[in-house]
Amino acid sequence: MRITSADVVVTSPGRNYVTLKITTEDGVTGLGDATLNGRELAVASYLRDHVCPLLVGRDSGRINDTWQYLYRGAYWRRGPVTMASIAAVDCALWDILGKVTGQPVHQLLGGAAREGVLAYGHASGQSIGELLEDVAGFLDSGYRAVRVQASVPGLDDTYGLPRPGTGPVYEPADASLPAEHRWHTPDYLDFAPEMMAAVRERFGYGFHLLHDVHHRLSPLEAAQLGKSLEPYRMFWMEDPTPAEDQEAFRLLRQHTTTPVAVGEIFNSIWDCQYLISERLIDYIRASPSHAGGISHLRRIFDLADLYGVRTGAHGAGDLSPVSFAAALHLDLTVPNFGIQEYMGHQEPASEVFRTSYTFEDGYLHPGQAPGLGVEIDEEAAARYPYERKYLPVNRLADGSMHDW
Ligand code: GCO
Ligand code: MG
Repeated sequence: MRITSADVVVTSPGRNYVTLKITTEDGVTGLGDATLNGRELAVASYLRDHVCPLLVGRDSGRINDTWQYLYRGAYWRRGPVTMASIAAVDCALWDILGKVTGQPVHQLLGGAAREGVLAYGHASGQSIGELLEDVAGFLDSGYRAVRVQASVPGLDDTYGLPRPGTGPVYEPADASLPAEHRWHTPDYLDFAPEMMAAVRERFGYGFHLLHDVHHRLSPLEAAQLGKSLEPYRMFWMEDPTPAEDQEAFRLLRQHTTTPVAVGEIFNSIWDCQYLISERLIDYIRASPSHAGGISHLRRIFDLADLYGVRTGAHGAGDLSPVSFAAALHLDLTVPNFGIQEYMGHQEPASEVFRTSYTFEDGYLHPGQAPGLGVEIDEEAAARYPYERKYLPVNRLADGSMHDW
């Protein structure tokens, strides 16, 4: 079926989302998520100005050719803006194929390889006491895996926590200019094992425990953290050190058996190749919206499978329900599935995006609706116009910029 139009919807129901909607000559529509937190309008423009005109007239069923056309044909390859745009097109075309054939996308990918998708929730607190209450809530609501983050004593603000007074809003991207946080690694390295000890002491070892370091440590500091967390049998420590210098992960690996998860900011299979093929990580966190869509992420997951690396797709609230659904369809089918991040979406996102995925007993399921199973209400979207929003940045005590 020929594509007759491709439109970009930018909306901010709680956070900014960029959604591509492709329509075919028969009036079938497909959705793709092109959100790049804090840089949303760059992708919207890339799509509107440079990609949408290329889509009109193309056969919506030629998903592979369209991917290659946009990737090889651009001359400028890779990068978050390009790959988020290609991802949105790819997901929208899978959505259309599902609707045209009456099949959920996971069926088109070969069908389910498991009954459900193991999810981890995000527990947090301004103190260890508050964190423990939050963990209790997650375990009571059926979660079998929980990521824990708590305010580090000595630092005025710790990422990954709801700010006091903002309610249950995780990592709010709420400032028209980025807030500046202070970071001090020694305080964090002292505190992290204490936090894990408190969690294991109260709740035991019958659930998976995860933690996100958010690229804050040097490779040697990351190794120290990994060693100090070994007694608490972590499911993973995420992004312990920035992944530009991938060889540095070898040092980390030589010192600790705490599993490592990396890849939420990766855009392509090439970003993942070294860490995977050298077995320097245990989980690959790439997502369908930032790493080239369902088609490309499937290749990344297959590469990972060759080396015993399992999947752990990024599922933060700044990825829209469209890409979250895309991840669930893929998660259900791949042999090396590990876990899926599940942060949920802030209200009023559910007014804008109607979803068919479900959560029960710690497992997610994408549902059986044809395609991805997500629809957008454009009138509702128009009620929540784009607002410039940034995540905070970090500085050390002397004012130096530090990694996110
Ligand atoms: C996660 C991520 C998020 C990111 C966010 C940035 O593990 O969920 O680290 O918390 O900070 O997706 O846009
Ligand atoms: Mg993360």
